[in-house]
Amino acid sequence: MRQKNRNSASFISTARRAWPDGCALTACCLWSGVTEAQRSASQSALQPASTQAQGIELLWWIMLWSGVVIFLAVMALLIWALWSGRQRESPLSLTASKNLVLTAGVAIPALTLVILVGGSLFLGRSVASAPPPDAMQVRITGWMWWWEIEYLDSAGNITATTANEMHVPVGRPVAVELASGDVIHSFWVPQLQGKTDMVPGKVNSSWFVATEAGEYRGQCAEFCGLQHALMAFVVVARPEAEFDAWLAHQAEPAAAPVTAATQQGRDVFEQSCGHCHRVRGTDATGNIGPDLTHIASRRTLAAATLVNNRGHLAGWIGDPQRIKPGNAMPRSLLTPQELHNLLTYLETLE
Ligand code: HEC
Ligand SMILES: [Cu+2]
Repeated sequence: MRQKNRNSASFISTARRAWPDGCALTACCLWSGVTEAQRSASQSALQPASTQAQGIELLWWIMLWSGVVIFLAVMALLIWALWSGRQRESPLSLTASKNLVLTAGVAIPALTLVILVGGSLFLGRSVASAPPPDAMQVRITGWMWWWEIEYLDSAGNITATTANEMHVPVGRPVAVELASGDVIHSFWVPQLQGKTDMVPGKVNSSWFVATEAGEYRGQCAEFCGLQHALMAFVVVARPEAEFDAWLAHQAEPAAAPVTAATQQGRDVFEQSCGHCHRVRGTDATGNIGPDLTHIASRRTLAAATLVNNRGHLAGWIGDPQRIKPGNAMPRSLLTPQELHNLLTYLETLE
């Protein structure tokens, strides 16, 4: 027993001594965990870039300032009550106190609630209204833990499929159809629109009009398992002409390999990766993971977890379970030469 006590005491003192290091380590991990990819685009509802998000921001400020005013008023009354409680005579007559309770305790709170609830219901209706008929259609499916993004033409046919990066034209309404392939996820791009759940077996919808060109970070907003926190994406808003050129390019099949190395890279891809990933124009037609037809044109890898460059791509292919433990991509056993050719091939898929 004594031995045990001594052990636990020494454990506590070690823990105490290690505490500053532990803190520094945690802070360091948190900091490096916030990778460049995660920092590059902003994710604040207070920097709105769409008509819908502007409404949400306005309501946010109205609620904040109402809260501040009410808090200060209540504190002032409290101080006054404490102070006047010390006086011998009550500073208010009985009718005056009754009136105070009725106005400040019943009428004003009721009115404030009606205004705030009314305001949020009104805003909720306007941001969740049906999209205008000329809106561009995009279908997004949530998977553990990435986003499949399909662009639809006016007839509802898929024109291009991509993942984890959504492009939209500035000034044109975009209607998003939201579905899930497995568990409940939630689509949230704070600078463009509020949250909408993605529920298996159901199709929800949302829409917005981006008012400014820029890059906006989105994040899954419904806990969906181990890597929920690393289920992010980027929305790129740009002028309509640039967007149209981007979409036309994404709709094309992959560039055919021209050198011996890229040809071998494509063979490796078809053999080792093709049953899960699709690269349009090749024998790789899998649909378990993201479409990689234009992977080299994307800013990030693995749902905005890593910046897309050769080193990160090699690290991801070499050990995806280390970067996102539990995700559905296994580690591939490739020779250094195979990996080299594969990377060279993937880099041509612009
Ligand atoms: C068993 C299926 C499977 C196999 C095999 C597989 N992957 Fe994946 N891959 C996935 C899944 C699922 C994801 C999404 C992971 C996530 O972000 O949660 C993914 C993600 C990726 C991404 C990131 C895509 C993006 O848009 O962010 C790349 C690149 C990739 N895989 C390349 C490869 C290559 C190259 C191979 C072959 C060496 C391969 N994968 C083999 C399932 C697979
Ligand atoms: Cu999710």
